[in-house]
Amino acid sequence: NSRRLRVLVDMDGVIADFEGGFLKKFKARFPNEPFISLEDRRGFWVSTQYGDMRSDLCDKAISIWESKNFFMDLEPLPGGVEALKEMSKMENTDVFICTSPIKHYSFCPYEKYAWVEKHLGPEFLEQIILTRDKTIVTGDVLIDDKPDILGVEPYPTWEHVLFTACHNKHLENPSQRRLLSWADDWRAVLASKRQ
Ligand code: BVP
Repeated sequence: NSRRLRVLVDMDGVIADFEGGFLKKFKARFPNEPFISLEDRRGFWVSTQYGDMRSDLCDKAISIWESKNFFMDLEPLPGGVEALKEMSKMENTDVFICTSPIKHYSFCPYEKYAWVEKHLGPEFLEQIILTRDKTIVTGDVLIDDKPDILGVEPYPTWEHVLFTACHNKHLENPSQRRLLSWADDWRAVLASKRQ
């Protein structure tokens, strides 16, 4: 039914606190290494910024999210779970969680499903899209904290609404709409796509 609104919502940095979870576990595992506070984060890739600080810190950063229970233990970001439950109950609205797993697949895909079941409920397992290329997924809107979402499809059907995160808050792109948090007016974003 083309009259229904299809909303795609990213997971890490939008409903699950990847940055906070990373920093907490990095400090715990490498207490004598330097770290980047969330205030000082720049650029989407944590590994790149750590590698720029000292080359061996790139692999140390990667070892954190490649570890068992990293993705499972992420805290929900404020209001995200409530917003997804509310939008999934709206009339003529289909909500999908659209998330890119890391290529080290031992734990991440399983833990993403387990996280959704735990925090959103087993019904939401039907709504999960795991893909490394979000441009081939059709939808009206994609709420995602990654500033540049590229893939094989040059003209994705969705409008990318940038969800504010520590790494993107200083970027200025007038052609990109933003949600500052889940306390921002996401209902108005959805309403604008129904016109
Ligand atoms: O699974 C997440 C974490 C991983 O990339 C995926 C981003 O998914 P989306 O939010 O786009 O759906 N990830 C990986 C690295 C470095 C890998 Br080398 C990173 O620095 N940050 C990051 O989020």
